[in-house]
Amino acid sequence: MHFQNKVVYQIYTKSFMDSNGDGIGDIPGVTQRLDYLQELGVDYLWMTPFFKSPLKDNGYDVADYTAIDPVFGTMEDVDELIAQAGKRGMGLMFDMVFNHTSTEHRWFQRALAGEREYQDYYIFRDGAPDAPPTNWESKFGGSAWEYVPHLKKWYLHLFDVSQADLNWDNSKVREELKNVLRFWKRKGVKGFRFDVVNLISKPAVLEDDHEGDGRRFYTDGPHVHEYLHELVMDAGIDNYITVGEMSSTSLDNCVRYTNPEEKELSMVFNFHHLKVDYKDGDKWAVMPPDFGVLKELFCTWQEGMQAHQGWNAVFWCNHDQPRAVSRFGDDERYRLESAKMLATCIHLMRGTPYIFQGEELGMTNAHYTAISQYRDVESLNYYKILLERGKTKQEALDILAQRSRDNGRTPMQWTGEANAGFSTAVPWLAPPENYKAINAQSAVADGQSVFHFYQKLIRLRSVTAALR
Ligand code: TEU
Ligand code: CA
Repeated sequence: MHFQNKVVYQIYTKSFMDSNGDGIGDIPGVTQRLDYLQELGVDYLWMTPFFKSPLKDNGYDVADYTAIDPVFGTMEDVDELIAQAGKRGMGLMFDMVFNHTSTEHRWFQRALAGEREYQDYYIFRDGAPDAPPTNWESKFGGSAWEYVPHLKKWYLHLFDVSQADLNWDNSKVREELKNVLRFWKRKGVKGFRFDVVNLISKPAVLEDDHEGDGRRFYTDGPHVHEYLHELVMDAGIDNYITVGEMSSTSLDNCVRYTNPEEKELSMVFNFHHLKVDYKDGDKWAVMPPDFGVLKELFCTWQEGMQAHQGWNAVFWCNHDQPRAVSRFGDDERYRLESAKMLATCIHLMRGTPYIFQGEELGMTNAHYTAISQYRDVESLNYYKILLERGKTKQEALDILAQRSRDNGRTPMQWTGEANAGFSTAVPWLAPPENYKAINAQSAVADGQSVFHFYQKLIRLRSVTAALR
């Protein structure tokens, strides 16, 4: 298969490179840094969303799937990026957030204006203002339902209140989303990442969850395989590189998502190995990683996927996770050793390795000490929730320092100069102090750096069949 010897590099657009001095990373900034990525040797670039958005969840709240948010650039900038990456042998993968839209999307606005046709694009339920349709919880904290008084209806949002879940049982919704894929195919995009795509199919009848937060009803839901297959075949992307983000999924479902005969996706992300430091499965209850469980999980997934012709995306880091070197290693005295060990572990497994920007430099957690330094909606929500649950401010900050998604979102550390060489302005999120020592400029110049180690691993995979 065409993706088994490839390596994907993830770009968190908002934090990669700022080209126009507003402190926010943008598309021309990525184009400026393509030579660096070519030198690293990666094959595909997964760009996190830069579509029109109110940016309540940094672009995972899309208001228009085929328009570019002005903060990130223009359509011409996207065309230029695709062309310039292509010249350097790299393909672009765009991030399709199809489980929900922003409440600013015109479909939702028309639903709010009372149009029944568009209300059926979402999951609205009649009800009294004090009685949400179910007791399900949002993954960002609080109820998963929001009441709209003038409609006397509730709508479902598994994430932020500004991210309304789409109704995939409506064939018009599925057609709209296929058109989005066709649009980006025509632009020359070579692959797609699908955000929380195993949550798209909700049961016909929604009921209270007396055992959990509701996820058991909609995770790998009733029609998910059927809808994915239809989307991929009708949009004609069965020969593209595709990766689905699978939240709380199972091995059996992941085999089915990725076995080539099913014609669903090329590969999947699962997160079980990134919960081995969650106490009782709770992200906000910290404990040291259980390395025994980590090894068992890797074995189970490696062997289980291989036995049934499934294919994994293998990774430690993304924009939702703390930095692996801080989390599973020692980010001071043994930073280099830790970063290289973690790289070896991922890159010598069966699957397609994903590198998250800065991982190839051994970038660390942010080490913030004040709530004012955080930006992520989930972190800010949970800070309040932790205080409500009786934690002291210091305890809550200590938890955020380990668990916040902002740890992975600090600006790419390009140089030891002001603002880490990311921007001429103060960045939207502060880089950790250590950028003076940990940065791309010094890593490229040093043959023993983490950067050169990643470069070797990438080359090794492309020429060594046994590694794949
Ligand atoms: O994330 C899905 C997801 O469930 C998480 O990884 C989430 O951050 C975690 O469960 C919270 O504890 C995807 C995107 O990667 C993330 O950035 C978006 O915020 C989310 O979907 C909603 O689109
Ligand atoms: Ca900018």
